[in-house]
Amino acid sequence: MPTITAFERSPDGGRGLARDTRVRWALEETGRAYEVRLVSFAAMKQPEHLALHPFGQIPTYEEGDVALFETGAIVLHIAERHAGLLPDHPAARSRAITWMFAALNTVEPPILEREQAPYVVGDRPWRAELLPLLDGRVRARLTQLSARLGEAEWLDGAFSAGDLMMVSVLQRLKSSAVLKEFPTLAAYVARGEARPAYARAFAAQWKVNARQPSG
Ligand code: GTB
Repeated sequence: MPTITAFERSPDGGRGLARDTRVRWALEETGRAYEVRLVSFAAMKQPEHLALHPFGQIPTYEEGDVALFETGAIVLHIAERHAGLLPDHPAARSRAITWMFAALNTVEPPILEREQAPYVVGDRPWRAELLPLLDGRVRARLTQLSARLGEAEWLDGAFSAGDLMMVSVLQRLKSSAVLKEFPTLAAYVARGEARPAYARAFAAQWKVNARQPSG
């Protein structure tokens, strides 16, 4: 049985945005049982964890003599070995993998750049100019993605690891107004979240991370 690592307590308070959720989702889609080792921020920077993850992050994935980091590599590893996330036909399989890379390399970077910009620029004078520019870069990508998705249910035929990764990336926008400007993408995210495997993955991380009500 594989063991993954996840935050001892995710800063998102159980919204499922930490990247272990993607891995949990992939494992659930393929019907695989798994164990979770919870790690604190401090433990992530200790030699034991750094031997598994050179950048001191979660998630990692261990199974037998395989030890992996990076969600793209982990989800691909799972998808290639277990039915449910990649089509059998070689060309369709390669296209699904292409969508995984597109999610991680083309769609996620402008989203993360926009999310992190306020913390990076602080109150420097160019903040008011930079943030709308970064919003524009996110909108440009969403416009292209939305045009490609059109009215289709998933990006290329049946649900695949490409959709799992793209939905996971777009979820990062749920607290921003921009996703609502793209109703087809908002509906696409909702379709991903409606999958029973996603619900199980979300519930598992919620059990660990849910914020206790205060007071
Ligand atoms: N490229 C790597 C991958 O895809 O696996 C990125 C891994 C990564 O960013 N891991 C983060 C981490 O370990 C957790 S998921 N950070 C700790 C550190 O770097 O010290 C990123 C994340 C964190 C918090 C929220 N949140 O609170 O909403 C969302 C996503």
